[in-house]
Amino acid sequence: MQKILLLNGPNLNLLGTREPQQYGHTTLADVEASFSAAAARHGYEAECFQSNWEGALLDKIHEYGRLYKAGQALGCVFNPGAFTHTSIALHDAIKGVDGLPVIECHISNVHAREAFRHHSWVSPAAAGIVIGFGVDGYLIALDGLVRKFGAVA
Ligand code: CA2
Repeated sequence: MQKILLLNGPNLNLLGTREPQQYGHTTLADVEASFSAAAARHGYEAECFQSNWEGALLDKIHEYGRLYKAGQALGCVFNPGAFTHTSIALHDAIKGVDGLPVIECHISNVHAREAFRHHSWVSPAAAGIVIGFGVDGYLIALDGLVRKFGAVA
């Protein structure tokens, strides 16, 4: 069974515990459970990984680049958190693994927020982008990944 990576960046472990007006009441554990169930319905095994460390996110992208090349992974849904707006390293990692489809996902509509959230270093390397649908965006991104890159039944 091919794998799909759900990757979350800094502070997303706090989901559902603070700033509910911005990010809702759903916890990261809830998101990961519904993502894994939806991936299984599509016939994929989800791996969920969150880190507050940029290097750990880079290592996970590299690992999935290798799995993708071996035909063992379909792609990745990635909310890079605030690293979205700062990390050329994440941009380079996604470009560097050459082919792994990464769907960038943001819970909030970053374009309706502060100007410093309007630019993403990840977007030019992403295969698709889902923004502003709350935590449902993770499932929308999963559907998009499977529809665009999954095997045709
Ligand atoms: O809207 C998104 O998904 C963001 O990626 C979330 C990031 C933010 O820096 C981006 O601009 C947009 C922040 C994640 C912090 O998550 C928290 C969740 C609950 C409580 C506090 C922080």
